[in-house]
Amino acid sequence: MCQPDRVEWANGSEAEYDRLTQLMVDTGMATKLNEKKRSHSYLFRSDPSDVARVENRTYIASTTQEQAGPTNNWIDPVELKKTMTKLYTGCMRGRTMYVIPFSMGPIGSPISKIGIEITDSPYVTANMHIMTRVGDDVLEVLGENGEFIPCLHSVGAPLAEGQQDVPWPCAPIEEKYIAHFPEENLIWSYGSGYGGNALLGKKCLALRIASNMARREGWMAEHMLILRLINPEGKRFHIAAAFPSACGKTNLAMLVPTIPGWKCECIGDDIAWMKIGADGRLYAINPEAGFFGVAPGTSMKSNPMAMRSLEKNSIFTNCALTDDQDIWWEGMDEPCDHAIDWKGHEWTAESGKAAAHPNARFTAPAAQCPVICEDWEDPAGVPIDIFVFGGRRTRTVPLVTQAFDFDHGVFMGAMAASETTAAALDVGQTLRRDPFAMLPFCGYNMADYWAHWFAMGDKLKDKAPAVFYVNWFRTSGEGRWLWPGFGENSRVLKWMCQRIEGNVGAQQTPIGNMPLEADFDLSGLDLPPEDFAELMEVDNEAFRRDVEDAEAYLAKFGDRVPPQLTTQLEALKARLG
Ligand code: SAT
Ligand code: MN
Repeated sequence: MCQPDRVEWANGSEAEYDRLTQLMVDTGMATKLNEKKRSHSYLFRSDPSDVARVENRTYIASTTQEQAGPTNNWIDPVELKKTMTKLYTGCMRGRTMYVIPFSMGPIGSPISKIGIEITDSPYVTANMHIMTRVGDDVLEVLGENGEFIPCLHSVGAPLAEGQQDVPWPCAPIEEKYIAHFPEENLIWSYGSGYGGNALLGKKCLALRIASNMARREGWMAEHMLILRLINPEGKRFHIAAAFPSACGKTNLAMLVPTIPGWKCECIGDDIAWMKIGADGRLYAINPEAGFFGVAPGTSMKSNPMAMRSLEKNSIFTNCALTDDQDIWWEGMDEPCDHAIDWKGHEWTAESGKAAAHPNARFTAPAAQCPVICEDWEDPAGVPIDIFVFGGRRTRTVPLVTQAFDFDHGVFMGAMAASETTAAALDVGQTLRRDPFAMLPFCGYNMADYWAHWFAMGDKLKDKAPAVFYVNWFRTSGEGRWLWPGFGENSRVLKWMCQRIEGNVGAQQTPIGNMPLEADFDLSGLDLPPEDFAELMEVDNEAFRRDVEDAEAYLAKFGDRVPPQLTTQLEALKARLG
């Protein structure tokens, strides 16, 4: 159907990676960075039209629209396959087809899943080397008739005989389709070469398709970082936290605690697959092998562990190129006067324009993170003690709240809202409900997904993780950040750990349990008491308005809304008075 000129099987070797990157340097798609500054690393500039996920072109093509639900785009699968087959026919002419066998999760682990991505993008192939486990051993595990998830991808830009290629081939927006066929565990992506649109192991497989599998099979596929926090006594706590794209998951996953004696280790920064273990607790693995992190804002100050993860063997996309052939972006430690910007144009600091795209990314091997947890590849996973939900809210939502119980926590996650970011191209700058940070990634009806969360709680019973809601982004009336964030977030995590240990009390508010000031570790932090009070303030009137908005939102899901959710909403209403 795709009619490539050549077919190559990817084996995941370094020799293959070097050959592909050299090929891309030769064709002008990639720039090799200064070997002395950033060894074995490359910069790519995408087409300016292809810089982020495209939610309006992302489809859940289940048999019925009801199964996809009101938060997903839906096209009848038969019709969509017809449309896409037409686009795919001859789409790889003049190009090489790469066949990439990959494992999400450690190869051979019972929790892992195998995918095969077929793509005509050498950029995608190189990124898959870092983000997943690629290789012949995957095919060995697969054997003659093992189960795998077929992932078809094309940039959608066939080359006519003798036609010169462009540095970043892709199709126009109206021809882009990021399609999922959940009943068949099938992914078809056409027209984009960027991030989650093209690296199909990530959002497409590990979240949209996996969320369907997880529901069918009784486990969870979540948009969550995983970290291990170790207190001064050496006790370990495992935290899984869900925030929307570009809201600081990578920063929190690699946090360097500012409070003495506490240590944090990273297990994953984006996705968690969780199953109930033999002891009845919930165990999580990171299905990925790398970080596809937002570059702008990442610095030695905000996230030193990420900066050190990307010192070598990394891919950079839509970052600026410095005069000494290194990368740069807004918010990096040292200022930059002159560079080539993400569009390939001369740039100076005086231009007033951003040198890197706001959704510029680094792709770095997780194993290079200095605080990667020694158990990050343990096929059994780590037992989760705490769930954290949150979003980006400049107003209303306090720094931290604890759910009264698991069902209340599910309600908090389901009602989460966040101000939108540059991670998606087409969503505008607004506040939107983003349940469990899964709005763009839940591969079936969101109301059924909420029901699945409640069902998991019923199975976990008293072994269910404690649930907290956080907001690092609250501002004062004048628009100043009230909370310093980053490493200081360890103070909030400490309170959570002390809560589940039963070491500290809490103050009950209508929206949940909140810290008593005396129990919250602010030592060594120059935070005026007024700011702390403002951070923790609960404005009942604002939450009453939020309840009204929640009711309107839930109406979209009709009678599929789980009764537990309605019960929680009514209880909140009663508490607010
Ligand atoms: O482009 S990705 O979907 O991989 C990144 C993100 O939006 O979280
Ligand atoms: Mn993400």
